Amino acid sequence: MRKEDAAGAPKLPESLRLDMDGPVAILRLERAHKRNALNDPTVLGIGAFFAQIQPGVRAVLLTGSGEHFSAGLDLSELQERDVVDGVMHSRMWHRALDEVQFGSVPVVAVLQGAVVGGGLELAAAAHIRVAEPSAFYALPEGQRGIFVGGGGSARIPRLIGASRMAEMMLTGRAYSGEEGQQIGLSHYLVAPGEGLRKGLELAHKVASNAKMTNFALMHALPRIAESSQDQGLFMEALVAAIAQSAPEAKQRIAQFLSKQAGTRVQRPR
Ligand code: 1HE
Repeated sequence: MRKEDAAGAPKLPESLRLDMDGPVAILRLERAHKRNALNDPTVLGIGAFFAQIQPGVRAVLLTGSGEHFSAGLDLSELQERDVVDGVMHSRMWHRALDEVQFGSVPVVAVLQGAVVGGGLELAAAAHIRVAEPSAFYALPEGQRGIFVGGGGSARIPRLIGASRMAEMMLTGRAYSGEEGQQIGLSHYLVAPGEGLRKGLELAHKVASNAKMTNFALMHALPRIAESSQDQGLFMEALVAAIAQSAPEAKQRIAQFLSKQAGTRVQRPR
């Protein structure tokens, strides 16, 4: 489905393409000629899309066209800004990427080629990252004389630690796809050309979860993980009780107890 077919969906800029695969919305950065550099209309479009997820969409797959996921902030748009305008521009990114991370459905990002600067900030807002071996990660802001402004200093240390992020920015280090997998930038490293297939498989799995489970994992877990143990455990008990009392949970547990096929935990292959 092209973006104009998606009834009720926000109008997307030319740099974003929307396709549907059942309950999975596939949102693609469509600026390969500029290595999917993120200009203001693209960032605003991402924010609007995630703020208005359409009924029936249960997961989003986020990907980039061409050989690179994203080269980050569109540097040609980096104008002279006074301090207040600079803060507001960064806050615009924050709002958009918060919609990705704290929206209504889980997001699977498929990564290839450059995942750099704001591109890595965007990838870090997704819930699951699938990388191809061509992926490489860098924060060239350090070398450009600027700082991350798209939420990277809050999200990336939570993936790889503040020390690794500081070292990346101080030295301009790039991590390969293989290294990114080892340090926790990606959850899956797949064979070349397999990213979309794996990403879609995962997105469909996530889309079939109980709505409450996805909600709890997106909205309760990050808060619990940042809380003191005492407050976190109290929140956990509340969320667990709410989740268990939902009819969908009762039905899923009954399916296991009645030995319905496909309900047993699978050993890793
Ligand atoms: C761009 C951008 C961009 C490419 N803004 N136009 N990000 C960076 O510092 C990364 C800058 N980009 C690169 O280092 C390279 O482009 C890549 C390693 C990603 C890809 O290299 P390559 O050889 O495949 O492509 P290219 O020839 O460098 O670029 C192709 C075109 O894309 C070219 O434009 P053309 O009109 O000359 O064809 C490039 O200028 C254009 N292009 N990347 C604008 N980023 C919220 S704060 C976040 C802060 C940041 O993200 S800072 C990090 C920015």
